[in-house]
Amino acid sequence: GPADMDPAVWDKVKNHPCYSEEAHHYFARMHVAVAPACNIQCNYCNRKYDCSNESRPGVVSEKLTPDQAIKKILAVAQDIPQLSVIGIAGPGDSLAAGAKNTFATFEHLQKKAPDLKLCLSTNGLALPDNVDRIAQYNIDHVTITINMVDPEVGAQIYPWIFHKHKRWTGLDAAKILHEHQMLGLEMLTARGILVKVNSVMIPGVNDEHLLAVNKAVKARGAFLHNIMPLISDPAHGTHFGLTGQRGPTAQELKVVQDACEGGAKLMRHCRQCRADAVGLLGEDRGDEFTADKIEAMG
Ligand code: CLF
Ligand code: SF4
Repeated sequence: GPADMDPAVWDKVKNHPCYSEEAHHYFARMHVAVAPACNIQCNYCNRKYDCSNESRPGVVSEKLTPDQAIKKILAVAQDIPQLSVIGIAGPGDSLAAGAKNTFATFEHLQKKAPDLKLCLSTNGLALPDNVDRIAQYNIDHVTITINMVDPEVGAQIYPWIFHKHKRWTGLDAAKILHEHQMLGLEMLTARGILVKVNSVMIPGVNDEHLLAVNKAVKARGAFLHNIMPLISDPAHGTHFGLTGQRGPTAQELKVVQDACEGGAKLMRHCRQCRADAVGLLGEDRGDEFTADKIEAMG
């Protein structure tokens, strides 16, 4: 591996297509959409579609039960020898609603296919409660979507969160979410779990603020920072706060990414996958492996 990388870390990234830019040409990932619920509201989300923290909005993924997911994974692993990583990235938050489906899937998978690496993505609200289980199931890679480190900015992005059996709004909501994201990140990195941070760039809301996010997550040990453009599409009801917020141009995105150079290492090869994506990054073979087809295979 590269001279500047700890061999234990290199071992975890060398065949992960998102964590290593080189690996993405040779290794495939597969998402299973077993996590339908969410515990917060982002202004850029329309619940009818996949979680836009990790995915392309306007896409409806095929929801699976943990049993269906295991069948599908084993079938895909036979057909796609480059498959190295199984991720849970929605269609809601992987840790919402007690994370039952997420951990049921990973628990079975660990027994049936111990060579596959496990990965999940989350908004971070439920992270502190779940770090022990994440470590217990050998989940090596966690993505946290962190769009702000200042609750004043957060209040413009998140109208509410659901926490401790009640709904919180405004600054209170953003403050709790922020604290859980930072604590979750620190707890994961302390256990040697690699953390990638996703940020959705929202022009006029958090664009300039993302430099502060980059610094804060680097200081807490994040391995990679993935700044993704808001994809705003009125046809899919993903208009930010329904106020006509647009996504950034490619040039605006690059300006912010360049400003973050020298901080936490940036990921620039993200393809904003769907919550049921299958194959190499940028390729989607999900249609070859629908639940119906897997069922027909027996
Ligand atoms: Fe999936 Fe995400 Fe794991 Fe990768 S995707 S849960 S870290 S295995 Fe990768 Fe796709 Fe970008 Fe995500 S290209 S959307 S960064
Ligand atoms: Fe939507 Fe994902 Fe935000 Fe939940 S975390 S509101 S599913 S974008």
